[in-house]
Order: sequence, then structure tokens, then C-alpha cells
Amino acid sequence: QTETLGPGAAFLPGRALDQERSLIETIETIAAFSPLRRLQTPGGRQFSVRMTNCGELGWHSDRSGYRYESVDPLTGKDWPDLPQEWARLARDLAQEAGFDGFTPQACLINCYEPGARMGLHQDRDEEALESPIVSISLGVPALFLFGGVARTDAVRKIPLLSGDVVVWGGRSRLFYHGIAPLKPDMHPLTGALRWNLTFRRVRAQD
Ligand code: MD3
Ligand code: FE
Repeated sequence: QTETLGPGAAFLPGRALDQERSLIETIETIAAFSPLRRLQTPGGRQFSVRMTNCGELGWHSDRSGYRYESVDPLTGKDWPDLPQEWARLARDLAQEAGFDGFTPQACLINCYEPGARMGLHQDRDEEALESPIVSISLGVPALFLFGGVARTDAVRKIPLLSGDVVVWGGRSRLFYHGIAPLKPDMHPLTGALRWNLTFRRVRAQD
């Protein structure tokens, strides 16, 4: 089924459960090529989440700011290709939520260990704000924090389980969101870890 979390935000619970095992295996091959790393914030702190990317562009952060890079700054090589099955899955999921023709350029891979968190933020490093972001949760459950367009808007807490998909488009595309510190837990396929994939269009489609 589909549930609306906000204007343009579609929740597809368990929609990626059939792909769980294959997605996790593929993440491991990507991370073997472009390793997971704890990026620096522009303010000089470290993210508690470890990240990597695949696709023609990858999200990166350091003292100079947040941006997309076409070469992995850690390896000096292109990011690993975004697997065709992933692009197809992201397109299908976007379509189910009412967004036709979604072609992701980047997939950001987030890895949460127990205690790792992501503070309230907006995703605004993409030019293609009319394109949605497709997110897939895998592994240990997390508490997703979902606010509004203003940082001070009330925050809802939504549990995200392995296989859950959310498509964030429309007005929700610029809503503040975050992840509460990950509770120690176990998942048969990931152990104590939680993974999150976000498929993104960065440059406007022509
Ligand atoms: C709502 N990741 O990578 S995914 C991120 O679980 C990020 O790792 C979280 O926030 C995670 O930027 C949350 C859900 C998500 C992703 C993008 C959004 C929600 C969003 C963009 C706009 C609004
Ligand atoms: Fe985000």
C-alpha cells in the first residue's frame, strides 16, 4: 500500500523487501571499490554516519562545503557505476509515487552503526529540485524525524524498517528531516548496521 507522509511524500512500506538481500550484497561490492568513510562537515566536525556513493556523481563534504563530485576524492577514481537494476528499481518506485521518468545520477549510501545519527537538515545541494529523492532503508530499524519547510516546524517520528521505501518529492522535497541515534539492535542480514540508499537527480533533466 501507499501512505502519504506529507505533500509529495509517499511511504511504500516493505516495498523493497524482495530485493533486501541483493541490495545488501551489491552495497558490499560498491564499498569494496569506493570505501565507506566518515566525511568532515564544513565546520570541521565528523559525521557519525559513514558514507559512499555510486553513479556519475557522488555527494561529498569537507571544510570547503557540501557538493557533488564526479570523481571520488578518496580514491581519485570515478565513483562505481550505479547498477542498472538499481536505476530501474528507483525509476519504478518513483513512478509508483507519481513521478514519471526519474533517472538518478547519484546514489548516496549511508551506513549507521549503533549510536550514529543524522541531525535535522534539508537536502538542497541538488539543482534538480523538481525531481524526487527515492530512499530505501535496510537492516536495523531507525526512527526518522520529519519536520517541515522551517527548521522550527513540529517534527514527526516515523519508524523506518528494512525494506521500507519513501519517495520525497513536491513540497516535501525541501522539508527538514533527520535520523535519531540508532538503537543497538540486530538484523539477520546486516548485523547491528542500518543502511540507507538515496537515489538522486542532481542536474536538471533536459
Ligand atoms: C526528506 N538520509 O542522506 S533517508 C540523507 O536515513 C538523509 O540516511 C536519511 O537524510 C537516512 O540526506 C534519511 C530519507 C530522506 C532522504 C531525503 C529527503 C528523507 C528526505 C529529502 C527531502 C525530504
Ligand atoms: Fe537528507
